[in-house]
Amino acid sequence: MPKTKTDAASGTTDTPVTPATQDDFDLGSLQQALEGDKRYKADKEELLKLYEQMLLIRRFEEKAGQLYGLGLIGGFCHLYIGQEAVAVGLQSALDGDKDSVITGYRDHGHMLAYGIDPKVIMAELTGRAAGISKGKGGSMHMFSVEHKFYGGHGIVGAQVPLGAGLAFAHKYNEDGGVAMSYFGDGAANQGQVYEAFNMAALWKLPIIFVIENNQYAMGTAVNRSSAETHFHRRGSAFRIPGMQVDGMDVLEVRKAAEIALEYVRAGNGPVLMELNTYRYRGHSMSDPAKYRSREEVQGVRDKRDPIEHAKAELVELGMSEDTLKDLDKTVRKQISEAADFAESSPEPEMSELYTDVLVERY
Ligand SMILES: Cc1ncc(C[n+]2csc(CCOP(=O)(O)OP(=O)(O)O)c2C)c(N)n1
Ligand SMILES: [Mg+2]
Repeated sequence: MPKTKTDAASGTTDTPVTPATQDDFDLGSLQQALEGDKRYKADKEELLKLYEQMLLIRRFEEKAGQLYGLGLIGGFCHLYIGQEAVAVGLQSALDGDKDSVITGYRDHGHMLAYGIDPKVIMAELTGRAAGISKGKGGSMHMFSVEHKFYGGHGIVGAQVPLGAGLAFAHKYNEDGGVAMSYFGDGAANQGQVYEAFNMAALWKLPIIFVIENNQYAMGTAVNRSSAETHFHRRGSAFRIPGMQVDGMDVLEVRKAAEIALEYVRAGNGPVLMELNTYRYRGHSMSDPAKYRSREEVQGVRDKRDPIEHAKAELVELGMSEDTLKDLDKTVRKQISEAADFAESSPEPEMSELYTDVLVERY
């Protein structure tokens, strides 16, 4: 006979108590699947495409850093350099027609990985009317309903419950979509994150929570701020399976994304993925980064760089150095055209101050 819990108030004894040791749900099952077969088997052309997208983000961000230095970008600007394999690997597995993405303020890379034109992103950074948010959002507040990219959020952690809301809409509308909500290791310590985990698991919402563990929240290293630094375990209390992924290896990221998506699309509810990565630049453009040594950053660049890693693999697969050089030239040209476009586009009209203040319906 199963043990039962007695409700003291009503005297009913109908709730079975399952001892924790007899839990039939294996929270490590997705991780085990990944361990069994860690990397997506990309052919030469597929890997080249992923490499190109990562390179595009890297060159875009380097250019954004330059334009910021020239005073052409106002407000905050958080670069994604070092983390490229995360957005590229994950988003390459999404269905662009159905799935939605939401992230924080370090958002340019996610938009580029979604195939959004670098011109309109750069124009947004420089506050021009042609920008994706009409030049009124800037670096942290980019948005595109058309691409199902729901920001761009400056409030740390806000994208987690908002992401659960997107997932609720997918389920409610039965549109087959999955929401992907990215947030940082610092954001992962917020209360709202766990409220969202609970609801998402309770209602089996189609969402992948992605913790981009870049080892720092502004100037604070993870082990100075987090009691549990294995972030993939943080969903256990809500019965959300976790996965720990090398966020510097685009093929491992892609494989992990496929495993997670299969589970979520089958109606099982959320997955929590921790992507171990690293940001090379400061938290934002105004960060002198005194909390870590140059050697630490250089060490990661030398040993774990996601782009160099993919490049070496392409060469091993027989891709010619000339093809890679040509690709680099093409990407550089694309980025310099985006910068020229941004610099030469007009600013928004003054009347735009009064539009888009309140969105009543979209
Ligand atoms: C609610 C809230 N608290 C604090 C801040 C200030 N702030 C901006 S970024 C940040 C650190 C976040 O770090 P993490 O989540 O690891 O993301 P990362 O910047 O590393 O991508 C903080 C505390 C904020 N923007 N919003
Ligand atoms: Mg961080």
